[in-house]
Amino acid sequence: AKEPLRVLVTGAAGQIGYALVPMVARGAMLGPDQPVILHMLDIAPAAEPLNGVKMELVDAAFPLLKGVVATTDVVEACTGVNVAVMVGGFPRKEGMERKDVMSKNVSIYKSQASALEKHAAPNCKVLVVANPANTNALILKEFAPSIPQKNITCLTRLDHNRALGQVSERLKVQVADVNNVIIWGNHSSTQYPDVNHASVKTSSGAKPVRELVANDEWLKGEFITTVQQRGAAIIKARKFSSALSAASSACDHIRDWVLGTPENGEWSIVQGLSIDEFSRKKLDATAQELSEEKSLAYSCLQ
Ligand code: NAX
Repeated sequence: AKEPLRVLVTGAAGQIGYALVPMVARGAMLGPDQPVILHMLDIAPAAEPLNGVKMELVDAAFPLLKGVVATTDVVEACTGVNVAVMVGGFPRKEGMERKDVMSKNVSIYKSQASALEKHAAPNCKVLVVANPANTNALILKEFAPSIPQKNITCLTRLDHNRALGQVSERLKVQVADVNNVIIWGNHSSTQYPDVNHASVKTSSGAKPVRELVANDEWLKGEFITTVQQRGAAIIKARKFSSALSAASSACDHIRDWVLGTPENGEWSIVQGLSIDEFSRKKLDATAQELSEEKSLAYSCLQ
């Protein structure tokens, strides 16, 4: 039998945490034959609900779940973890300045980075979900220099899955038959969902998405804005932000990374893609936003 792997979920008493921990315990993240020990971290005011989540995990009697650590102590939470899913963060509240929210998250990610650096298992793989996800991951990387840079990532897979969902609904094809959709840039409304290189598997071979949709206006307009603004649409409909889709996408992200997608294993940056003028503008806009976020984050460190 395999040795259990330790999976940290921060912010585990929150909505994504509540959706995510049972998925991990059922093997959706690391595979159906991989035992896991869950480490759940939250802050002191959430200690009681966190313990409630632990009780439910025990009650669900997951065969793969070999242990649960529920704690408000960051060192205890980070000790020996093989995978760290960072969902905890400071939310933007009404009337708060961007800089104030950034400053709170910079200090959270700085201290949690140090705890991971010192106490996580060697080669720990990190996925940052909490927003601003890209910038929180950057801060984590800065303050955990001994964790390989390649191991520090943030969640774009939800945006990717949203794009697959839109293409599949539009073309009435299986989501699993849609390949090579790209999300460029920030996890925000400037992200650029790009189907220029995407294809659909059909009985007569792979066909370009652009050709099958045959409606450039939709692809350059509604498709992009729907994916960009899907988070807001979910909040409007549900009165809460996306949780089950975020949790499921976090599992997809780690699973494909650790177990390999059907075609490859370790991640690498695809080279040599042609970028047209329309795409270039979208890429530049989201890159600009990321660089502004980076400056804001660094100004919070001073
Ligand atoms: P919730 O507010 O339900 O849960 C957040 C939890 O984090 C709370 O239990 C809170 O007590 C805890 N927390 C706060 N500070 C902490 C700290 N220093 N250490 C440990 N835990 C801490 O939010 P939820 O809906 O679960 O969303 C969590 C985060 O995911 C948010 O930042 C949200 O913006 C982000 N999202 C990111 C997505 C992505 O695709 N990258 C999509 C979904 C989601 O919106």
